[in-house]
Amino acid sequence: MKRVVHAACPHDCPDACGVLITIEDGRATGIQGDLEHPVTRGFLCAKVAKYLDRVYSPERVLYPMRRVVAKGPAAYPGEGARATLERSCAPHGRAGAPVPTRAFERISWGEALDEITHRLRRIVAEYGCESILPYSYGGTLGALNGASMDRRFFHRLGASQLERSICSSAGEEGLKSVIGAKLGTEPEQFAHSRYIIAWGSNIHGNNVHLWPFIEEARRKGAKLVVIDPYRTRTAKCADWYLPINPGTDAALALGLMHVIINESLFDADYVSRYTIGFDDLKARAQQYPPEKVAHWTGISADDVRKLAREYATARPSVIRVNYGIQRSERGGMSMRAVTMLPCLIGSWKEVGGGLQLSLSGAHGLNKGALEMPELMQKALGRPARIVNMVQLGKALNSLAAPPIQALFVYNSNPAAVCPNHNEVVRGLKRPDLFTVVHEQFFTDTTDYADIVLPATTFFEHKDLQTAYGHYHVQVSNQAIEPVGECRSNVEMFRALAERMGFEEECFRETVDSMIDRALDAPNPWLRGITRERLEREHRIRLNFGASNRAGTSVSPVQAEHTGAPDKPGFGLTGWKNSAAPFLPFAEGNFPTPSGKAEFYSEALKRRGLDPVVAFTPPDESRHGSKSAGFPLELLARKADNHLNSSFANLPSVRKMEPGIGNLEMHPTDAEARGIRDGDRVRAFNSRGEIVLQARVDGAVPAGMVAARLDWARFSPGGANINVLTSEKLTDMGNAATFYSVCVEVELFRA
Ligand SMILES: Nc1nc2c(c(=O)[nH]1)N[C@H]1C(S)=C(S)[C@@H](COP(=O)(O)OP(=O)(O)OC[C@H]3O[C@@H](n4cnc5c(=O)[nH]c(N)nc54)[C@H](O)[C@@H]3O)O[C@H]1N2
Ligand SMILES: Nc1nc2c(c(=O)[nH]1)N[C@H]1C(S)=C(S)[C@@H](COP(=O)(O)OP(=O)(O)OC[C@H]3O[C@@H](n4cnc5c(=O)[nH]c(N)nc54)[C@H](O)[C@@H]3O)O[C@H]1N2
Ligand code: SF4
Ligand SMILES: [Mo]
Repeated sequence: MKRVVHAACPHDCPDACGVLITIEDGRATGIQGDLEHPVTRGFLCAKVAKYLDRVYSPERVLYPMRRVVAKGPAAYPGEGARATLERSCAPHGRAGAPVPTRAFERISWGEALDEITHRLRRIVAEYGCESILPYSYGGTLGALNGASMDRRFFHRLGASQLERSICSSAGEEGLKSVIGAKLGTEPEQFAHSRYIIAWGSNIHGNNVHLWPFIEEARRKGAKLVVIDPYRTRTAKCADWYLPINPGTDAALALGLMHVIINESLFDADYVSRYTIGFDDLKARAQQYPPEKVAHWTGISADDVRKLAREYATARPSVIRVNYGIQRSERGGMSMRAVTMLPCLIGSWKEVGGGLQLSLSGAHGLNKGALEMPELMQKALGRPARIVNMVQLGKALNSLAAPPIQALFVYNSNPAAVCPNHNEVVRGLKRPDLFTVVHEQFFTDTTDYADIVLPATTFFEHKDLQTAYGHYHVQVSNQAIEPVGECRSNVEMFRALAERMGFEEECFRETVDSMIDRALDAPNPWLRGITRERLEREHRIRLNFGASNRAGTSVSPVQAEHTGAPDKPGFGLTGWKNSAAPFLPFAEGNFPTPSGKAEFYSEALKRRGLDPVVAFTPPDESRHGSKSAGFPLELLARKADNHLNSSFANLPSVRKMEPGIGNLEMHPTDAEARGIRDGDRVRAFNSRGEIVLQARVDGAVPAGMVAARLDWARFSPGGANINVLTSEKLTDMGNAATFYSVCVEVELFRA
């Protein structure tokens, strides 16, 4: 019998797609995007369209496994990348479980839980509970499997807390320092913009469901501008592409504000009603004339002026800024500067105006009910210490009092995604470190696991799904039974809690009850959204109610442009029935300490940061102090068709990413080093080296090179691009600085 189950894609992607899974005789046989979902609109990205290959991959971890040889990929002696992978799938003695050669033996869940609880207890007795470190990030963003039972378990245990800052915390802090919350322009409104800036945002690769709205706007005459050091897919489609030197976005934003203020192109009424610190900003902007900005950014003074004038006058104009600009040493300040722009020109008032970084602030689930931080009190009588995930290498190798003796990894692949890879691996190799990895696949990280536990995919469990790129909530239903002996994060931590003898009721809470309680939050926009309704209706837009309309106005230009009358929510595509566009800041209402958009922030000043905003070049950059001997800026980028390290192991997906394994170079830099297209080259700095294949292809300007994130296992020598990135943290948010890296490159002579 054929049936269709509604699920939601939980991967770490702003789009959080509605997914329809076809089931025949208990097996998934089809997957497609939900046509009814206002943002998914019936299509999926190329990688998730091939999800059946992932769910039914012969490389899935199907059973609990115990290591029987020394840690490390040495368990695959003398094997190259693909061979290793293929060998890793060879059937192992019992029940045909795919096991990487002889590194592991299959054990039962009972044995696995016994061994883990036994080892954890011993470690707690000898070193204290904070010597245990959970390590998780974006494997699934499902509300329950992302952060609920796992948090309860580690809080109750008194384990160290992980500061989850590998991705977005610098940008979030920068954004919030101006507008107070992670709110912004919903994707549906981009169809009504006339001027769209993709700023450090590879929309076509990383946020593809925004693209149709942009195309709709362009059909009506909108202009798309891309500001990115790398000529991305998105840049190739732009009306105007502005390559920018990495880490110089604050300078550009200040230069734009210089022109906008001095030419009186700002919205004086909006500024006076809804912002504070304008005079300070005005004074500061004087220090950034376009000529000076050109020197830092590589964007000509004329282009800075042109961009400022067009952005401020082509209404409505919107900025899609993504996380690209904040993976830089001063990423917080960069984001702060860019966030000031819509506040200055008052574009928050218009449908299709404003800015989008993350919209997750509107979803506000009841996190406390899911995570129960109070359990820490029980274990320790105080909050446990905090360890930053970006500095895993440092934590494993040099943290003391107590040292990390147990690492529990789930929802993450740190041996691929973490900066300063060599240090991470040195730590993971420690024979005295007890490492458990709960995974769907045998990854770079399972190469160092003592115990590997099999994890379900979203096809195999139920969850609640919010989003950071739109305002719709979904329940993701379970479509098939778990494959092999896989367990979801919720069920695995539940079982572990029971084995540890934790008696609290919360460890027995059902999935449905957790969803109910997550939705029962003091967030007015969740009002009326219940599990039952989500199960029936599949997707529900947040209940903005009357606040939808607060101050909404469709400008006369737009009315003409869209055919919409001067009334919100009427005739505008993207909003069905009575829902109207959500304009969070049309009338101010900024949830900042002052209640206004803050061009001047007392809170930043108190923390010793610049209360206005300034540009300082990253130390590790062409203008910085720490680039001596390493003259090229490296962008260690994401792959367009993978998701960080996820999907890189699936042959059908990998085929779509021919650029993987390349080092992209500008002809000038290549020639200066005697390098030709196709040559093998060695990229190196003080932290490490990697051998890649040179591509002299015009994707990067002179002075820059670029490569894509991949599994270490697939690279010759087992190095991954993160051998070159550093553990240095950003100015705000303690985040990673993947895009502030200097290297040198030479021909590789084997
Ligand atoms: N296909 C695909 N989709 C993904 C992901 C993936 O790996 N693959 N990852 C997911 C995740 S975890 C996230 S966080 C989002 C991220 O989505 P994005 O924020 O779009 O991610 P990035 O690719 O890191 O950065 C965006 C762009 O910023 C550029 N950039 C780098 N440095 C600078 C700079 O200093 N200034 C400017 N202006 N631009 C700069 C990069 O070249 C890149 O093209 O995407 C998600 N979606
Ligand atoms: N050089 C470089 N490094 C980067 C980046 C970059 O742009 N360049 N991007 C950074 C960014 S933005 C991010 S967000 C991080 C992402 O880092 P991670 O969050 O580690 O992301 P993934 O690489 O997708 O690995 C997630 C793992 O979780 C597993 N998984 C998926 N679902 C489940 C589940 O339900 N349960 C369990 N137990 N496991 C599951 C997947 O199989 C996968 O191996 O990487 C960062 N690293
Ligand atoms: S990865 Fe992103 S674009 Fe692809 S299906 Fe999932 S949510 Fe949609
Ligand atoms: Mo991310």
